[in-house]
Amino acid sequence: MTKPVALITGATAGIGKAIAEALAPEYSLIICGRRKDRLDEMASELNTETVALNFDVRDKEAVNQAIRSIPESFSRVAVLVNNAGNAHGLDLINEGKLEDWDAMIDINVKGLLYVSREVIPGMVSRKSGHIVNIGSIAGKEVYPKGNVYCASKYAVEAISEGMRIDLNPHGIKVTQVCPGLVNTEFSMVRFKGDQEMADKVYKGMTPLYAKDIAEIVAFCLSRPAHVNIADLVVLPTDQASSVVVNRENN
Ligand code: NDP
Ligand code: 8X3
Repeated sequence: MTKPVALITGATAGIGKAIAEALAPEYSLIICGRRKDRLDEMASELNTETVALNFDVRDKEAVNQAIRSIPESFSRVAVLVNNAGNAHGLDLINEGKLEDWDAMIDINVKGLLYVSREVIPGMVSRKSGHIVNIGSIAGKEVYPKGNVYCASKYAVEAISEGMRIDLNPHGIKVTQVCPGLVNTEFSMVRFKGDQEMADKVYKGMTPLYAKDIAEIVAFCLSRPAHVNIADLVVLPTDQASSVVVNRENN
């Protein structure tokens, strides 16, 4: 193995897939997600040595087994990108669905922790590594009906800070990248396949695209050893905050 190894969760779509494509020239990849067909297709198309791990981040046994199944030649994970996650629903706090709340806490928070817990000890023993957590503007400011999704992303912010503090003695970098509106499958998942509702999110404005975030992650990873980009917010030019979006320019 000549290239360092990067493990990316949620690599089957959107931001994670774009990160895999952006990192392929410099890294061997471990790509993760639930949709096996997509992982297999990507593994054959990414122009680098690739291992596909098919598991649900909610299932701690599956996470444990998947990470332990990594072949020896890929086992020294240099970069962990905790990207898997979604919003489920957009409801007032008094009307929210418990299954949506469970999904967001279980995937965005507990899933990130399960994967991290498996990968970080190796980084600690090697005294090197870089963890990139995909947070959100939703982890910086709460917006109407964002309640539990925002809470899950506030948790990513707290966990990122906690990781940075606890891993500081071990020379491990921790970066949080917090995007605003990015046009991916995110809104289709949030609105449970309602294309009209999903399209409305980006109507009349130019959103970010997955590639924009991937380029930023690649930039963060490419800084010299003594430089850590700790926390980075990136918004579309048409977006000033979670709720202030200029939809008059397009
Ligand atoms: P997508 O819906 O396009 O991609 C989500 C990815 O997460 C997929 O690869 C999906 O893979 C994976 N995933 C979802 N649930 C699970 C699960 N239970 N187990 C394993 N993998 C899972 O959304 P984005 O690319 O936009 O989202 C990626 C990250 O970016 C998320 O953390 C999101 O919160 C964050 N983000 C997104 C923004 C946006 O506007 N789009 C803005 C700010 C942050 P599969 O279904 O195959 O398992
Ligand atoms: C995704 C961005 O504003 O839809 O995290 O919550 S937002």
